[in-house]
Amino acid sequence: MEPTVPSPAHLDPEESTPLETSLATERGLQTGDYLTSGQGVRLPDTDHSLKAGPRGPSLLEDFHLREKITHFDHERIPERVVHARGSGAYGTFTAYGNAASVTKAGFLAEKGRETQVFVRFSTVLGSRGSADTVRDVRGFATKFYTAEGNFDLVGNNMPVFFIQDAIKFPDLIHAAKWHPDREIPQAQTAHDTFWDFVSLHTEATHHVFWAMSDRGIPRSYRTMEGFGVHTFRLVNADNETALVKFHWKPVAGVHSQAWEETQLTAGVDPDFHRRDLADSIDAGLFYEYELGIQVMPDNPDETFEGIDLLDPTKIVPEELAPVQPIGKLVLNRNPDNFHAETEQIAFHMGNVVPGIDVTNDPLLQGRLFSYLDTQLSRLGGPNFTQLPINRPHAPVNDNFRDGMHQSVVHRGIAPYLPNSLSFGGPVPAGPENGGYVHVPKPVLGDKVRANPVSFADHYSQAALFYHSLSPIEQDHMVEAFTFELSKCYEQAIRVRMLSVLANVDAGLTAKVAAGLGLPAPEGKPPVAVTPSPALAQITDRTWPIAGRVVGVIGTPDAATAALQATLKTQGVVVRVIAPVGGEGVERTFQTARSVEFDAVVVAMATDNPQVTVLLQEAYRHAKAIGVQGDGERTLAAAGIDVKAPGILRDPDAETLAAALGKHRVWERIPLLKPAAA
Ligand code: HDD
Repeated sequence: MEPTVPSPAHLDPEESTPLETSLATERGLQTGDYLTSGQGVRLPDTDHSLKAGPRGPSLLEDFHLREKITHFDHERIPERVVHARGSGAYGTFTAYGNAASVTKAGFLAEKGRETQVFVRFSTVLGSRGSADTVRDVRGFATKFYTAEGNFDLVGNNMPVFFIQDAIKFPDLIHAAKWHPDREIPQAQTAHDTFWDFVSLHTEATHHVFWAMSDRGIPRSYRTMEGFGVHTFRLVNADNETALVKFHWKPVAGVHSQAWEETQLTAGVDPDFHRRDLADSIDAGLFYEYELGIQVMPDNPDETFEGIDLLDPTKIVPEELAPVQPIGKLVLNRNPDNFHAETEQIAFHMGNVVPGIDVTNDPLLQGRLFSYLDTQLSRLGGPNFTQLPINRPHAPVNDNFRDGMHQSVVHRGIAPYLPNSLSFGGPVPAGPENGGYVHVPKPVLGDKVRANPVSFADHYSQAALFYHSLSPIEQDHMVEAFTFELSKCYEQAIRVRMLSVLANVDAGLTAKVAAGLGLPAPEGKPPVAVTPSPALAQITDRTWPIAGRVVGVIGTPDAATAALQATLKTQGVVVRVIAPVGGEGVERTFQTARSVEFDAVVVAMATDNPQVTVLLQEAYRHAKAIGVQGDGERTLAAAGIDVKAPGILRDPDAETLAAALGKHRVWERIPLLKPAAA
C-alpha cells in the first residue's frame, strides 16, 4: 500500500503548477494602481531624490533612491559562457503516436498527446548584444514540460560537433571566442585562434565544413534543421532498447541568407532572427517543425553500417537510416518577459524522462556535468528549478531545501529519507510507478585516457558532406573558407589549414588556395565517397512560403492591391516601400534595405539612389524581382537586365509565390560571377 504523504499545496500532484498559472502568479506580483517601493509602500514621487534643499546634496536617508538604484545595479545576470545571444518562444508538441515501439516516454509515444515546450535558439560565440546573422552554429534547445518531468533536447542546427570529448570544450571555446587581449572579433570564427585550433585539431574538420556551409548563415530560425547530435538510447514499455538520433525538420525547408546579405543584415538589423520569430508569432505565422528519429539497433559495439554511433563528429546518412517523423512542434506564443523566460531558462542534458537514456558518447557524458554546473554561477545558486520558466509541470517532491533565492516555503520537519515523521514519504517510485531507471548496461574496461580507434577518422565524413552539396553550395563553401582564412594574420595557419582541406578534397583545396594566393598542397582525400543527397539544401523542391517577406516599391494604391491581397492569404508579409511615409506605407526609400525582403516588386519609376542600391543587392542575392507599370525604368536605372532569370514582368501572385517557394533564383547565380571566374 502506498503511504499517504501530506504534501504542501505546491507539491501536491493534483495541483502541479502549469506554466500558464505560474506565470500569471508572477505577473500578479505587480498589482494595484499606485507606484510603491519594493516593500509595498506607496510613493508620491519617483523623479526627484530627497535633497537638503533644491540645490543641496542627496540624503542617505532616501530609502526610495537607494532601493531603486540598488535594484537597478543588479539587474543583469552573467551571460551564458556560450550561446549568450538567443531568443525563444513557447510552443506545443503533438505526438503522432508511432514512437511507442521504441520509447515509453508518454509525450512521444501517445498519439495526439500535447506537451508544452519552450525553445531557445542561439548563436554560440557572440555576446548577448551581438548580431543574429553572423556565421556561426545555431543552438536549438527545447524544453519539453512533460507529464513525467522535464526533458531537454539541447541541440544545434548542425548534426556533428567540433570535438569528440567534452574535456576539449574549454580549448575549443577559448580558441573560437574573441582574442583575450582585445576582445575582438565579436561573434566570428574568422580569426587566427579559431583556425589555429581547428587546423591542429583535425577531429573538428567535419564540423568546420558544416560551419562554412550555408548552414552557418540561416535565413531564419524557421528555416533551419535541429539535431540532437549525440546518439541516445530509447527504451520501450517492454524494456527493449534502440539507439536513436533526433532531428528537427523545418516545415518551411532549410534555407540560408547569402553571405553578403548576412553582413549587411548585421548592421541593418542585428535582431533579424529574433525579430522574425517574434513578429511571425504575433502575426499568427507560426514556426513549425517535425521531430524525427533515426532508429538503429542497440548492438554491443554501438555501430551502424560501420559508423561509430558514439562519435559526435559522425552522422548516419538518412539514406541508410531514414528519419521517421514522430511528432510536430508549433511555436505559437511569445514570451512576455525576455529576462524571466528566455534569459533564465536553464537547459540540462541530464533532464531526461523514462523512455529516454543517454549513451557513452564522451562528449555527451561531459555535457551531463556542465549544464547543471554553469547555472550555479549564471542563475545564482541551486534553486533555479523554481523559476517559473524552469519549473516542471509534473509534481515536484524532491526533499531539496534552503539555498540562495529559495522561493518555496516548505512545510514539515522531515525532508530526508527514510523517515517516520512524514509518514515515510515521499516514497521512491519504482518503474511500475513511473520511476526513472537507467538502462542496465555492463561497464567494463581499464581506466584510460584514450579514444576508440574509429574516432581517428577525421576526414571521410567531411568529404561525404562536401560531395553531397549542390555545386552552388560547394562554391559558397569555397568562398567561406577563403574569406575566413584571409582574415587570419598568420600565413602559417592558412598553410596548415590548406593541408587539412587537402585531406578532404583536392578541388576545394585548389580553389581556396587560389583565393588565398597560395600553392595547393597535396593530401590524401578519401578515395570512394558515397554522397547523401538529403544533405543538400538546393534541390528541385518548392517549399511553403508563409512568413516570407515581399517589398513593393510604389505607393499604396490599387496597382498592386490584388497581388498583395493574394500573397497575404498565403501568409506572405507584404511591405509597401514608398518615397515618403503615410497610410499603408511600412518602409520609405530612406529606411528600406534589400535584406529585409525575400522578393521585391517594382511598381513605379524612380532613379532614387537608395532604391537603386536595394535592387542591385536583391539582384545580386538572386532574389525574384517583379516589375509592374513603368517599373522597368527603375530597373534600368539600377543597370538590371529585365530579361535576366527571375525578373518577372507583371507577375501574378502564383508566379511570385512559386519563385519564393524556391527561395532564390538559382539560375541567375552563374550570371553573377565575374567574367574571369
Ligand atoms: Fe553546450 C549551452 C548545444 C557541447 C557546455 N549548448 C548550450 C546551448 C546549446 C548547446 C543549444 C544553449 C542552451 C540555451 O539556450 O540556454 N553544446 C550544445 C551541443 C553540443 C554542446 C549541440 C555538442 C553536441 N556544451 C557542449 C559541451 C559543453 C557544453 C561539450 C561542456 C563540456 N553548453 C555548455 C554550457 C552552456 C551550454 C556551458 C552555456 C549556458 C548553459 O549551458 O546553460 O553548460
